[in-house]
Amino acid sequence: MEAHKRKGVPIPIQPFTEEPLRLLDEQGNPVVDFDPEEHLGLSPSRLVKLYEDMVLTREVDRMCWLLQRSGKAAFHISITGHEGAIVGSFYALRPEDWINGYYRTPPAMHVRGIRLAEIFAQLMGTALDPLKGRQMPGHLGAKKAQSFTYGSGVGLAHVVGMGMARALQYRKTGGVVVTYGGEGSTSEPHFHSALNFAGVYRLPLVVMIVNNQYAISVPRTQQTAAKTIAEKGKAYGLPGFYLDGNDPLIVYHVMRQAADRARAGGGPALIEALTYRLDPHSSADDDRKYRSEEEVKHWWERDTLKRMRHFLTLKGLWDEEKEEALKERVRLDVERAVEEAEAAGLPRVEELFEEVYGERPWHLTRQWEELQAEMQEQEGGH
Ligand SMILES: Cc1ncc(C[n+]2csc(CCOP(=O)(O)OP(=O)(O)O)c2C)c(N)n1
Ligand SMILES: [Mg+2]
Repeated sequence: MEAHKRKGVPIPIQPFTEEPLRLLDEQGNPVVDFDPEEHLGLSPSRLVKLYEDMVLTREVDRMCWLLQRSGKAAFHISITGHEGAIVGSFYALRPEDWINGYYRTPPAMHVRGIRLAEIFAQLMGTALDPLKGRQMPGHLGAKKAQSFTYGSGVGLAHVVGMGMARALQYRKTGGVVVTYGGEGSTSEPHFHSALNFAGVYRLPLVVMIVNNQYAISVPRTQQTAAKTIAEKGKAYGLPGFYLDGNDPLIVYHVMRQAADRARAGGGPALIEALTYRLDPHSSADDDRKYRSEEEVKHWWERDTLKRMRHFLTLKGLWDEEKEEALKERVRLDVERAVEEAEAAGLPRVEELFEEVYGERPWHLTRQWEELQAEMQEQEGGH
């Protein structure tokens, strides 16, 4: 892919590097001389908004944990630590682009226009849930966000997204599909089929691998003997970019160029964003069994939020007072959203049988009648 060519110093982005590309170092100091507006197309207000959305995403995540721990949600998979990679990449996309996310993307879906109350409603399965309580918690897709509803099967998003990219190309509708998955998803055949077809047909597809160094308890070194995941793109004839996923600016910059190129018919790309999962894998995991506290602490010190905050402060765009005000605002927004999601109550039971077929077939009608009879017997129960 060509070096970035706007005014001023070009910021080159080479594929297949052995070290992760970055614009900010681990503390948030710029490693090259760049101006976010001039070189990345990020105005000061958008830069601030990006950080605010990362903070909001983390607050959503904290609340998801609380709801799970208090028994209001059955399950949660955390985004904490991945905000730079996920929010940063969402910022690079257009509303008409398609997203095929995975279980770590829902807390950031407000960036794609999903209301916070809808995110919590999906987690708890209340009536405000765009999926009407039919999906597993944390599997939020929504039409208005151009986001597929994804399955839990690791890596499936890539092959389904590849098919969608082929459909976009065939129909000439424009747009690009971005699929998400962890580094574990690259050990699944779906990842390889997706890259292979995408390369052959030059599909408008970007495969985004959020490498958080673990697949539950399995470390990255057991997924592949390759030095990077990005280099796997080479075998399929497409560029692979290895990024510091805790640097939201390089993620934004590379995703934007990869997506622009794919949208314009220039072909697919693979992105590997190196980050770290700061929480246990899920609410059903105890990470103390397979990694040390020192390791987790090491990565907390390199937290993506801290890094972005430091950079904004250097730019004169942020201070303690703004930070305090933001924290208070996101806390209130999240609390109100949870209240709204809960107040919506449970979805109607009959919705279980709706929208599956154009016309309800006989066996669903029979099941619905049986269920009604059972509910009457149990009086008022669901
Ligand atoms: C095909 C399949 N195998 C196993 C699982 C169970 N499982 C859920 S998440 C996960 C780990 C995936 O790790 P990775 O792809 O690195 O993503 P991460 O959770 O680390 O973000 C596994 C094994 C599954 N959902 N699907
Ligand atoms: Mg992983």
